[in-house]
Amino acid sequence: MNAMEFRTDSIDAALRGHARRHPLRPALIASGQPGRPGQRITYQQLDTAADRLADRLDRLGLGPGDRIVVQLPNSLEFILLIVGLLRMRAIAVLALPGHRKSEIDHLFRLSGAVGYAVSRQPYGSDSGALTDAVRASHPTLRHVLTADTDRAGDRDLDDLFRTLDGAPLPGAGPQRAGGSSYRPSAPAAPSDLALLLLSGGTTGTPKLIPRTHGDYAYNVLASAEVCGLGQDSVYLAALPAAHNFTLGCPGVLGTLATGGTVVLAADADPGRAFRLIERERVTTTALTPPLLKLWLAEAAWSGHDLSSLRTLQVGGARLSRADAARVGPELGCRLQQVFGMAEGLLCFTRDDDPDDLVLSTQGRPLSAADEIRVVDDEERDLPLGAVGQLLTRGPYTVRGYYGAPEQNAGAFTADGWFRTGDLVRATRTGHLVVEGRIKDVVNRGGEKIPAAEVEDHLAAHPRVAHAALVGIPDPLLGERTCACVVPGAGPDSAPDLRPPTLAELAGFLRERGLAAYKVPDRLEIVDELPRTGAGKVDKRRLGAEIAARIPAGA
Ligand code: J2J
Repeated sequence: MNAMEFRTDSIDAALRGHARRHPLRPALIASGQPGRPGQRITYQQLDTAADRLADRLDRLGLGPGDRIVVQLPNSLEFILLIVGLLRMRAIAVLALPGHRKSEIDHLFRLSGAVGYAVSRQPYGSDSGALTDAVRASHPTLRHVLTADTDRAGDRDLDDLFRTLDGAPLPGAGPQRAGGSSYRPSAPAAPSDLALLLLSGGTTGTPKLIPRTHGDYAYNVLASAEVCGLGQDSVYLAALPAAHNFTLGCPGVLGTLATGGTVVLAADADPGRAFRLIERERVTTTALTPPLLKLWLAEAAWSGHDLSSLRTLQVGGARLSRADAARVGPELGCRLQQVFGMAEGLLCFTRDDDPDDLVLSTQGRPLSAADEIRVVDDEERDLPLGAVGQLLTRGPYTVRGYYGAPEQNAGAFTADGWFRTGDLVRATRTGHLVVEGRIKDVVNRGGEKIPAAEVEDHLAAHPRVAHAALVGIPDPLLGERTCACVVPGAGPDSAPDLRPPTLAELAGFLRERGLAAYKVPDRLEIVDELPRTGAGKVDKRRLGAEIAARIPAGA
């Protein structure tokens, strides 16, 4: 296939084609949430269920262009909803399961979403309170779609989801007179918006990334080709399927678009994942570096049969050469390093790359049409092999964030290059090695924490005068977060001026609805924050000072 063929295809058209050609092949296998049995559906059932879902959403008044914040765990409901929304040209705004009120509010503010699909699972008994709070602050929200609630007003999707909870598929539930086949008013055009993904952040608060039907289809289908996916592939989604890596690189959508089978794990727990790999004969899966370490530890003694596994993708954060070298001998499969970003550009090591490149680089760009520049501080091109900021442009890389003209002027050059904020070095073979970053983000084992977002919350504490968040090296996660705080009277000056403790700050941030993974791991009380000539906090110096303070192994 060439690039033009990818561009003219759509994910949904590919999926419908498979439903027609091999209706009874397995499309999705959900391992089951605790207390719920696993579920399997065929391509035909997936197609019919997505039609029915689109039909019901249409009758609720949702239509093309409407934004819906989707925050569901790895489950059939989640994948069906994504397929249904793509089909009806509505736009999923993807939240991660770990997000809380603060992040969900931000997604609503940025997207003006009219719907919120949420399961009770991540919130426990608080889910009702959360949806009430979201409703109260976002009048655009008209539909709360929940998989497992009995709250009045929140039941819109309940009956649909219940039909998947054991009742036979397809055909369950009320049907529209004249048949259940949903007919979109027009198929999606390649330039139509398909998904809004949350950026890991380059500067300031995170932005939304507008991915179109055309660019995401290219992303998904070209990745599937590089990974050799086809009808015999069985892809295990162990990371959250809401992450771009797991959703479309090639992930869940790449597997469905090429006729393979997706197995959905509730989480990346190695014991559970190994049972699924053995039972479902999984061929391909994706992990972050810290999870790979856990899998390697488990494989050393678990005795599960992992012989079906052909490709293990590892990405999201830098993988050490030592861990990379253990994948082949200890898991019995081929490692594929992936350096990707929700803004677009994807780099993969290839099956036929020499071992040395697979172990020591983060891959080369997916497409021959991807453009790469490595530049110095003045954005002058550097010679091959020098370390500099990576700028990129390409067929599936966005040219701007969603509704953010001011931020776009900083994140993109005038001629459309995306400033990734990553420091890389290119090899003669065209592979990239990630050497660091200049963006103000902590990469905590693949989870991106925009420093400014956490600093804004910390600065609201009554006993914090100034706060800065930096990453500190960590043997498991690569980096952890450290809050550096100058104590003093904060915004609502308080008489009690004891320096805050980590437990107090953690409680405060959780109360403000910040996701748990963004709550700092460590606190350092400092007299002042080092500043650059321009008066900004000098993060490089602060990080080095803090790292020097921390005793080895602490
Ligand atoms: C070092 N840093 C990496 C790697 C991403 C596939 C894989 C990952 C993501 C992702 C993704 C890295 N080594 N192998 O969307 O489709 C850091 C870089 C990058 C940022 C993007 C995919 N792989 N990174 O992680 O949008 O700093 O996407 O710019 O979450 O993660 O983060 P995100």
